[in-house]
Amino acid sequence: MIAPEHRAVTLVGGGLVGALLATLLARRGFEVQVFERRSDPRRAGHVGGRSINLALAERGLHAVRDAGAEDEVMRLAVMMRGRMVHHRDGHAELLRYGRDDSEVIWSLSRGRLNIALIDAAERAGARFRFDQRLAGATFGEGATLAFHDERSGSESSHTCAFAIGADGAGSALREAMNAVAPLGERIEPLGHGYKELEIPALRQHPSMESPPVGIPASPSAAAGGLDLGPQPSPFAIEPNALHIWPRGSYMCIALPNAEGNFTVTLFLANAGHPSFAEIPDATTARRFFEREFADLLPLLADFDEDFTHNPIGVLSTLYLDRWHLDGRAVLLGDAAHAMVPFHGQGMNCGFEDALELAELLVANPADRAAVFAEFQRRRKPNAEAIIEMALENYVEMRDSVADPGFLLRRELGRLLAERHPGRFVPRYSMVTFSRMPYREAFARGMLQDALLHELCDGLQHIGQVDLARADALVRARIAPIAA
Ligand code: FAD
Ligand code: E1W
Repeated sequence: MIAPEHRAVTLVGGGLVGALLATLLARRGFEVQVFERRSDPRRAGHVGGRSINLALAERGLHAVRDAGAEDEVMRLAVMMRGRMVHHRDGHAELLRYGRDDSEVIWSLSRGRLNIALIDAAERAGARFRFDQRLAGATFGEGATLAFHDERSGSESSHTCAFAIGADGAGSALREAMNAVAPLGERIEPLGHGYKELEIPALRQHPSMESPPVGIPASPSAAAGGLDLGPQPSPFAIEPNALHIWPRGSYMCIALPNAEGNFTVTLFLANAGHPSFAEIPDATTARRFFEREFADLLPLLADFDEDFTHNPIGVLSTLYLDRWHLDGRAVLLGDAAHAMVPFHGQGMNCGFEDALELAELLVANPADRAAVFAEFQRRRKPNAEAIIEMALENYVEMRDSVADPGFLLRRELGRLLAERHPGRFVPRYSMVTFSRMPYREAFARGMLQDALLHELCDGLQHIGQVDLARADALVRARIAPIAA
């Protein structure tokens, strides 16, 4: 039982990480209030905007389970078994992510996931205050937060012992903390941006056209099967995959939505050749897609409209030296470590943060300074590792024509993974299908890569590799993963 004077928790930001943390804390006996800038996404007329989706993997799913929200969340999910790589010549191949269907990732609508998590938080007893934008904060004994009501325009203030910031990459709480004691903030722009487009669902039987909110058009898609019974599939391309059109210095990806449409994202340099600067309007962009994404363009039914109206998203990495102001404020999720999206781990990492913070707080609710320091000590090295791996993954993703050395090392890597399960594990799998600390996955990945370089040095094909030596080196240098 938490002492009454330590029970109140104030959270800024009710996005994915904020809503999940609210649930985790409320279930542990805290009295949670969440201040969120946007209006309640469940309000009538709110749902129905653009559908943006994202990939949930084991780390995120584990935290969702702890929040007791697995069933609701998984009802919204579409299984992705692997990446479907679409080559320039139009041919496509599915590269499985894992060993079988127990190693897959899940595509979820961001909006619906947020609603499911807000519902879970409220069920657990958390209170949401929508349309409340944090405008500033001062710190005395505790924290005094200034809110601007986005609907009425009125200002209010809220005093609390401490504030938790889950208010995203542009965190207002971070800015206020930084004014009191510099956090060592550094923002590194990637130099590439993104644009979201859509592959609409195929025309369906009338009963399938607009499924009610919360009920996927195709429950069987969520279950991973394609057994749609007598219904024709609404999906224009393979539903159970993450599609990638790698093109060297840029790429498109597509993730399935339960309604049968896909959200496509073009990642491209902001300037140079080719770049967003060179395709300023839909007409030029269409010519670019005709050349570079010939098989994708015909599926993008509202290309001109989407390209014209959807903004170019900015991609950067956020590094901080400190995540907390003694015991008075702490940051997590994108507010602490926004990263580029190329490993699909930003939310997953934020969910891991939330679980770690909830566990530490409930274990020692009286000493927040100690809790926040320990939280930073445990999480920051891991955030830094996934930040780095996400940056590396962009290069690997968009490059379809890898050099022969890379291909040989990848082939040997697969072979060694088969020969040494639980010891030599692909880095993607350690990140995506395990909860091993990111930092350890990163270090093991480096060790494995060095080994592959050594074993493949000067060789042309897999038959030339000395497998006895390879096996001996794996056993000598790579420790089994602790169960
Ligand atoms: P946010 O989701 O940004 O939520 C912040 C919340 O705080 C919002 O609700 C906002 O309205 C609120 N807020 C902001 N300012 C204030 C204020 N002043 N006062 C009050 N409230 C405020 N991650 C994955 O794991 N898998 C993926 O596949 C994936 N794909 C991605 C694709 C793209 C193109 C991008 C850009 C990111 C992707 N990510 C992915 C990363 C993921 O989106 C983020 O890591 C995640 O949304 C972070 O959650 P958060 O709650 O910390 O921040
Ligand atoms: C995933 C936006 C996004 C989200 C993702 C991934 C990628 C590329 C991107 C990484 C991946 C799921 N990835 N996919 N295939 N190989 N690596 O696993 O989330 Cl761009």
